[in-house]
Amino acid sequence: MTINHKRRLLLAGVGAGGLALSAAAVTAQNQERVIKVVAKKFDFTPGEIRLKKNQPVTLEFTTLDVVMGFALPDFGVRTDILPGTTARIRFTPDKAGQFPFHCDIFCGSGHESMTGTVIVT
Ligand SMILES: [Cu+2]
Repeated sequence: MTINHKRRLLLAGVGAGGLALSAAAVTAQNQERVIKVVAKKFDFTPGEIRLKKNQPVTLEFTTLDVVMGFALPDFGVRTDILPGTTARIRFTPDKAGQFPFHCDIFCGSGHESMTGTVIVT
């Protein structure tokens, strides 16, 4: 009886620990925003990215056709976007406003219209 009781307590403790771990994982996921951005000739989707000031974000890029670039000069971030891979930029916007981004690798006639806006509130 005593052994069974201890075992039950032990199992209950393990169960509670598991719950605490998954709660922490959920909290971490909530804090880390991931926004997927798809590039193709000659635009980014979404073309408008809304972020919160001081909230870390990861932008995840893929391209549907050729090699592209993503540049967001106001925050000093850029990346190449290669077909068949996912490029990631993690940063924390530290100022509010509207900031232009653009493709900075020539990807064909129409490249110059590959622009968008990051809106930080
Ligand atoms: Cu381009």
